[in-house]
Amino acid sequence: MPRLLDRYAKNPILTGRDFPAESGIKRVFNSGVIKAGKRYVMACRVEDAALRNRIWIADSDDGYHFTPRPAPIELPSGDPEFAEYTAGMYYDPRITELDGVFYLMHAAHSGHGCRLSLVRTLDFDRFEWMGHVSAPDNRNGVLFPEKIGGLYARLERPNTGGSFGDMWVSYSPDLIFWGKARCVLRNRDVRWAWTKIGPGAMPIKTPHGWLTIFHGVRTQCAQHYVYQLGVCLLDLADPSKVLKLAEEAILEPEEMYELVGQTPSVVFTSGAVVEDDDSVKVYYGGADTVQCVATTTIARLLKACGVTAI
Ligand code: M1P
Repeated sequence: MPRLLDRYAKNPILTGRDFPAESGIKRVFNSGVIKAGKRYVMACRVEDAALRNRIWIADSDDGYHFTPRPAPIELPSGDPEFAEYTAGMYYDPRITELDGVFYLMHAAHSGHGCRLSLVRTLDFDRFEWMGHVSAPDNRNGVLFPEKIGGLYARLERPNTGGSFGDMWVSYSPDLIFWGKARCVLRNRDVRWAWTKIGPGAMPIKTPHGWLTIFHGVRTQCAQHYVYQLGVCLLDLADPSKVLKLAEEAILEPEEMYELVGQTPSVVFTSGAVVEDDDSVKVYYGGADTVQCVATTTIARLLKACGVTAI
């Protein structure tokens, strides 16, 4: 398969050093990104030396050069439920716009395991925490950009399945209560990712189906995980149906900033931006340490899924 993603030559586009020194931020990775009008907004996953994870907004005019704001977003850490079920660990936000509202679905980790939690904003200045929106043990939630069959829909990754992680879809009338869950793709069906898989960027609507970039993990010797990216096409009306799955990974760790870092050999996406010319910027974390971007096109991704008549 020809190369599917072209890494930006100046990767990484953000590192911990781009944040105020007094913040103690060491790492930035797995950030969600959306284009709101002409500006790009990145919900950065930032981490300090105590492994506190927060979400910190950064802005850009071109999708490559991001400027972090002075401080991370404030979430209600004083709320007993928030405190008990997040324990200072909220991360891997995926941004979806629905009817003019931006939603950040993110992982919330605590001694109870990992859950999904939801934040909304109209302007990326003020944020409202909507509560936890899954039971443990669930991670990697991403909302579809429109309702399906009259219900909100999301892809998610409950830690179940052949090894411990398949990709599922579930539905909600109100974004809080979720059900009608169906398994979409099992890790055992992805030949390069037999350990676990999970949804990444918000699914991209095309006439051929929902183009869905996901991460897949395989376990090498000495329990060493390798995180790669893959792409599949899901049915528009029923995303539990996989129409096509690209046989090969579309991005695997090769560069030093992907191979070496806090967690070696990781590329992990939480966001992609589709431009007017159908080019796509895929944002991804390198080695759980730095933030990167690569580019491709809708046509190339569809071709990887076997769709050539576009
Ligand atoms: O360390 C690699 C990744 O590990 C987890 O991935 P998954 O959600 O597939 O279990 C997450 O903690 C992710 O943030 C991290 O990059």
